[in-house]
Amino acid sequence: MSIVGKTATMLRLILILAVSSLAFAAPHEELIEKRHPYIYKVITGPMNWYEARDRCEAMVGWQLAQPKSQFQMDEIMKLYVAGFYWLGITDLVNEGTFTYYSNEIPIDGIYTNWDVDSGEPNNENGIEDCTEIWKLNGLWNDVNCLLVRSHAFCEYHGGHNDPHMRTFDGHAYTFQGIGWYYLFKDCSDNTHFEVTTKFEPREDSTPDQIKTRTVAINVTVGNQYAILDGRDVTTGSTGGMVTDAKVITIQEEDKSIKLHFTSKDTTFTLNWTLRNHALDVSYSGSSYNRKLCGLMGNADGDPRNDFQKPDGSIVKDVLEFGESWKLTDKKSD
Ligand SMILES: *[C@@H]1O[C@H](CO)[C@@H](O)[C@H](O)[C@H]1NC(C)=O
Ligand SMILES: *[C@@H]1O[C@H](CO)[C@@H](O)[C@H](O)[C@H]1NC(C)=O
Ligand SMILES: [Ca+2]
Ligand SMILES: [Ca+2]
Ligand SMILES: [Ca+2]
Repeated sequence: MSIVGKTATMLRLILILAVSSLAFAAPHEELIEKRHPYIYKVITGPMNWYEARDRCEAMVGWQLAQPKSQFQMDEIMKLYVAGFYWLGITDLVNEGTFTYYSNEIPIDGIYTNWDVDSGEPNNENGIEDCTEIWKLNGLWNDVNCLLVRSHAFCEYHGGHNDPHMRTFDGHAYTFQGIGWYYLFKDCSDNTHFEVTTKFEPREDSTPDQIKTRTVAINVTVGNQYAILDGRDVTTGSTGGMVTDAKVITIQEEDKSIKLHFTSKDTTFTLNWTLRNHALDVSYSGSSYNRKLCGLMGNADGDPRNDFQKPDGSIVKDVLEFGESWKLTDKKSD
């Protein structure tokens, strides 16, 4: 039985975002999309491991790449050409225990891609403490940190002022998507509602550091919809199925736009505070516990399983999770 019970429970999302009346021209969006995914880049040497580390970190928000999943390795290998590339994994602190260099967390049990058929990691001559990708298939080798290599992978780690999201179950994460995404929707068999949001890069984004914000929200409940495009509000009927849960109310206030809708026993509230660049989502009621899905997770009370993709599988990688909730090309009628 749900721990939530009957008590009205407020579950919240905070999205850092900004609203502006800028026109978002299609060519601009195309340009940005081409940079995506944007979290890895290659730097070119010659450089030893320490020099590679320093050069990645010289770019604000970047560090040597520390792939933590096959998905991330696949993203990295899209940029690989040939030869040896440094990674941010070492056993410098404790011989034999490889860790992510930025936080010293051991990689075992998370993800490894050693060239085990070649006996790696072998700590040859007792002096191999750094990690490189050394083959086209992306396999890893431990190697002397002072050897000079021609390339290294850097990864973007977000910095601290990024948009951050919090699922209904309280899992906070950073995801810099661009385009329309499912924020949350009714994932029961008979879908009553869905809420999608459009993320756009902020003005202070650079090709290396993309920060996004919400610029529009589309709430569809049964056959009713409301589109908030900054301060422009459009409401209407989709001509789809008729439902009794047809109430979307919108209050425009001085500094915020507040939207409510009710389905079964549950009232959802979106409070978009324009000046503070924040979107607050909450609900009261229990009918949709475990029945929601999207970027705000599955609302089953457990924050650990919130990276659930549309096919129901649970993943660890934030980019894989986030991108799985992107709307595929919008139908043009
Ligand atoms: C809003 O969402 C509904 C349901 O997904 C969709 O049919 C409609 O085309 C969307 N409208 C806009 C302007 O995105
Ligand atoms: C909307 O959210 C802002 C910021 O979180 C808060 O200060 C404000 O009181 C909220 N407004 C309403 C009507 O709930
Ligand atoms: Ca070693
Ligand atoms: Ca080795
Ligand atoms: Ca959950």
